[in-house]
Amino acid sequence: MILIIGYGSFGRKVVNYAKTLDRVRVVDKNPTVFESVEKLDFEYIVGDACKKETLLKAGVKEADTVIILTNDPTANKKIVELIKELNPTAYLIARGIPKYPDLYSGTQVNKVIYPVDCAAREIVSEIEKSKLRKRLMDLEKVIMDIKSKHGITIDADNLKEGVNNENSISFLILMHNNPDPDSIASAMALKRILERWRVRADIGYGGRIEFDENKAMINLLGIKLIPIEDIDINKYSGIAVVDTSSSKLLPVNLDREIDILIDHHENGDLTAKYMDIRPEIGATATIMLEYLNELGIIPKQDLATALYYAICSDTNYFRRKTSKKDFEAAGYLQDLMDPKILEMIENPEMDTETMEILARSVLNRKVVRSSIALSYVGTVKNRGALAKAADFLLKMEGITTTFVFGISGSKIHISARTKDLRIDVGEIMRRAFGGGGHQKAAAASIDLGIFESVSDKDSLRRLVEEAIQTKILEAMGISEEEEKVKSS
Ligand SMILES: [Mn+2]
Repeated sequence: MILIIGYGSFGRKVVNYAKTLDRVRVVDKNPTVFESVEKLDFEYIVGDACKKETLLKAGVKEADTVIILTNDPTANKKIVELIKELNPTAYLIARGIPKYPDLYSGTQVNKVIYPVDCAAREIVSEIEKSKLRKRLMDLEKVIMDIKSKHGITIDADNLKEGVNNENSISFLILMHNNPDPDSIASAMALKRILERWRVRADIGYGGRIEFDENKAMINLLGIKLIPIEDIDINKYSGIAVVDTSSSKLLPVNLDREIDILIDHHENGDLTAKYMDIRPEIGATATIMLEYLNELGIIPKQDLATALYYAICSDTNYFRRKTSKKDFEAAGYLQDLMDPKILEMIENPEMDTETMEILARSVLNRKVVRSSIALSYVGTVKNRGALAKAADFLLKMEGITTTFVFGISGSKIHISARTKDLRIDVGEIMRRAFGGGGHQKAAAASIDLGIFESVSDKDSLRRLVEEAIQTKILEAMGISEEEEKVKSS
């Protein structure tokens, strides 16, 4: 039971909220304050709370929480003392009175509340929200401007609501090359938002959809992505870019202004009519969810699953640059997404080629210093399999660093992994092949060059294997003698 003392204008508000939480009992010495209570959905006692008998009548001994809200300092202090005497275990909240900052010192009040501070905090949170509202107003304006440029008046547009509107404008949403889950989910969300303003949108991509997880995400969620080669940019009235703000990562050289740019990466060179770039956020999907929420759009299961997976994968399951907003977004999406589909995306079925490459990487491994495995797997169609094989070899007993390489097209691709903190595979890939990555995971590719003319498979294998191994070991500072690697 919640016992509230004081039914003035402030007390009234508190009672209104409190009665949704628990049974509420109210005490006030002025009987007229209760006259306006229409429906008696709480009990009240008329009496002076500075008197023991009033408090006992109000059942103070059964109260879990007591809230003292009068603005009389002497009364408040007296009531606090009486309550602590009658019910020492009740949680006691008392209204602070700014003129008497020491009013409750020496008493056992659990929490002092200053109504003015609460109001100020509420206003600050409104200011916070207004930032987002302003952003969406700016975004809408960019779209409306394009519409009016195309002679679509807002009224005429409204009349056509719900119709597949041939006359409305269309947007092209671009993602960075080799799109990842965050860029795909963000593009889906923006497409959904544009629909709200009756704008059609296509999602275009460049590069490759590299990982099985990403392929599974696109297939299982039925996402339509159009290869950039099949797109005529000029046919779109607007261009949007999500999850990148760097021109180098775009699939095309744009010779027109970008209309919408939403991203969470630092130091991009792109600009747009509408820009929202927030490097402190872990995933663009989190920003997109904020937009959806603000517009009152509840994402359907497929979009929710995509956004959830995007946040997980961009933050490496909340282990890398994760803001409070990312956690909140994931928490919200958890109830809307489809856990079965997510499970299938996270553990896609392995194709036969990948399986074969894993097997080859185990069979062909050469082990140096009993912890470094190097493995040549021959020709591969899907480069992503090399990374999988490098991860896979790392699971072998005693192995802490792996290099898996193979030929794809006219290039040799190398994937490296380590769990040894003293080894920086990113640095090794840079030194040996001008590749890149970080301490734990890295990759490189080099031209086959003269090897391309070797037609005999066996000779090619020997040549490539030896050349790459030598380069790696050199970059690791492992001596000639040790290079007599032993097969194990
Ligand atoms: Mn991202």
